[in-house]
Amino acid sequence: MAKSSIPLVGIIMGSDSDLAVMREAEKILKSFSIDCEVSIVSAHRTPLKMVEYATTAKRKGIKVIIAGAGGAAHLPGMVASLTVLPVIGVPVKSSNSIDGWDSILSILQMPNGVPVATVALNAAKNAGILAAEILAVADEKLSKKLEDYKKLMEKEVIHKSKLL
Ligand code: RP5
Repeated sequence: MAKSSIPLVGIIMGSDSDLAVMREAEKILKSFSIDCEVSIVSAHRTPLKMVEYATTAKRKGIKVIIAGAGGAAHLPGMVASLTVLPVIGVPVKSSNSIDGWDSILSILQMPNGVPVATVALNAAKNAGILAAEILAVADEKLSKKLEDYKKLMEKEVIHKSKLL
């Protein structure tokens, strides 16, 4: 019988125009065999869907939410205001961004009490790694995979240096 898996990470974004950036989070999570679900949830265009998503995510079994948005990037902060799950924000340099700082500051400058763990501009891959690290706190097997990942990065840099 096929194994049905409950996604542990919810990846959401404000628009399909964020998808190319946000796919990097999905890719790296898949490489660690972490199940995730991907959806478009806009704070401005589908506010009721956003409330529904944020208020039901924990009950559905999601452990970490990765939220990407650009410009007036309210999605990560608004989702964080509606859930106690950790929210990782990905500022996207989007079609309506001035230079990307708008997206960064909209996500980063949260008020006390409502944190969003903000990664670098377009750094959805790092958001995926951070989500994996959060999950690995209670999962030794996953923690070992992350250690191997770091070792591999180290090896690659040493190899590249030798080629100079
Ligand atoms: C934000 O507006 C989205 O997250 C996206 O980055 C940006 C532009 O959206 P589109 O006009 O391309 O749909 O809410």
